[in-house]
Amino acid sequence: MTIDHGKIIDELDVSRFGRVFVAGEWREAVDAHPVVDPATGQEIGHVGQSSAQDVNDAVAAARSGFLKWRAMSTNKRRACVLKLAALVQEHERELSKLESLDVGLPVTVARNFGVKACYRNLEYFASWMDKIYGEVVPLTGQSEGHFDYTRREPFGVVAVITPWNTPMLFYGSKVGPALATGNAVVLKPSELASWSALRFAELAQQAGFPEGVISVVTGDGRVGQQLCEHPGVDLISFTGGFPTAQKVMVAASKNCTEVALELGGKSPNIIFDDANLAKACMGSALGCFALTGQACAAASRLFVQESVFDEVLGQLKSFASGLPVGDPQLKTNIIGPLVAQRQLDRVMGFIERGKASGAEVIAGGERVNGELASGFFVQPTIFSGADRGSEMMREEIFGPVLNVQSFKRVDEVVEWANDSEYGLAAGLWTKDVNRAHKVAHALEAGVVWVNCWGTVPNAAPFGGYKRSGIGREGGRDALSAFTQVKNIFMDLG
Ligand code: TXE
Repeated sequence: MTIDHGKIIDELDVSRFGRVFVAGEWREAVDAHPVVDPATGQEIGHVGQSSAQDVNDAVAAARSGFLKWRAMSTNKRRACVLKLAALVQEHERELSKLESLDVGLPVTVARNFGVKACYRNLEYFASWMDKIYGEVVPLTGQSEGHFDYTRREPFGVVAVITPWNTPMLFYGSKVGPALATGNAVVLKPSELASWSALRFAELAQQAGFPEGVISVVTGDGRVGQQLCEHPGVDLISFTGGFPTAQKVMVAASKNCTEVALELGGKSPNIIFDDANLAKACMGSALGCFALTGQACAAASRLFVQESVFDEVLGQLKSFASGLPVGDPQLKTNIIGPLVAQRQLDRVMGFIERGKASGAEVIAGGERVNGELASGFFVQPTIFSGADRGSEMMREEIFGPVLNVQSFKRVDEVVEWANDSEYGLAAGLWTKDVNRAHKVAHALEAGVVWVNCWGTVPNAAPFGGYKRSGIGREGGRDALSAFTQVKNIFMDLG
């Protein structure tokens, strides 16, 4: 049956999302981009392009919102953040459907990786709000009568620029700590994924934040660029691709604005011959194919020890071929469409060039046809034997494409795993605890998973080495990322 989202579109009332939320009020945007349902290829609504004036007004409102927010008691501020978390939870089903419709994430994935992660992060960071404090600095060698202490203070106005792969997650993991540490936020969602940001803003308004503490300016990269160059922005928290991050850094250099970057990866995953192979195969396949491969920490390079290579390849093949691909609004589907035509073209380009290079297709390798032909669906694809220097092994594909290679020795696989410009995540599967620690320490990645893939507890730091970013999100590290340290030295004499 071909996919028909007409009823869901009416139910979610998406026609109101051509607006932006600035200075506590809803404005019609000056221009609009069409929103295309990735599952059907049909235009289903619009997202607004904010004007330069909208951005200036949002930043100015955030400045005055920040002063009001800072003046409130911690208890009152925490109540607002917790109220927002409760409202997101209350609207969990609706938000999951909305996200699924807009970006094509299977609804269960949108719920678990997006909406739940959002309110749980908001709750987690709310619980830190009365536990952020500085230190008394020991004054070794200083004469009596002096006192030195530090304070952790908010930056002020934070521009939060987000991508399209798991938008709701970022409203918890970025907006959450920004607010909890006392900042005001101007949120710029991806032009491919703005509807949930606007719904989030509606809920924030209901939660009772002072005017200007949260604004949402939608639109394409020009809006992000203006925010990054804006003298009124004190911190840029960006998640996206490396080429855009370079532009963000150049723009931020205009005012020496602090940047925190969470970028992509080409994450290595290693299966040793003593691993629980059934668990390793399932975890490795889902580590790559979850979110239809559109995950910064996708396990896209798999290295398998030679003696179990054929068995692993066989298990991966049958697992990948059996993954349910289809309508993302159905709870039973695990693989949805890619977010947009441009992403489909990009991923199919990698697949076609991979085939032409002589790499062997083990599973998939085609766009999904038949009833799903008008959507942006790609079969979960496995390649074996790609050249380690080829683009498939080096570039972030951001689609359901897994590359498998065999290895013999620990030292060679560690070298190959680290042979990447990226360093976001890595994983290994073994029953040998000594080897697990040794290899985990040797891998150049901000996150290493052992006998699992993808779990990021709220309290754990998350971020990358090398081209995968600057700074850490999550846990206590996020509190540092969203605050600056002030030192106060006093002469008590
Ligand atoms: O991301 P962009 P795109 C990678 C992934 C993907 C590729 C391209 O490989 O295939 O990037 O995706 C805003 N100044 N990741 O083009 O451009 C933009 O509007 C300031 C990995 O969609 O990085 C959006 O809000 N902002 C990644 C945000 O930047 C600008 C997730 C991200 O978009 C801007 C997404 C500018 N000059 C893509 N230009 C991950 N880390 O998970 C655009 N933007």
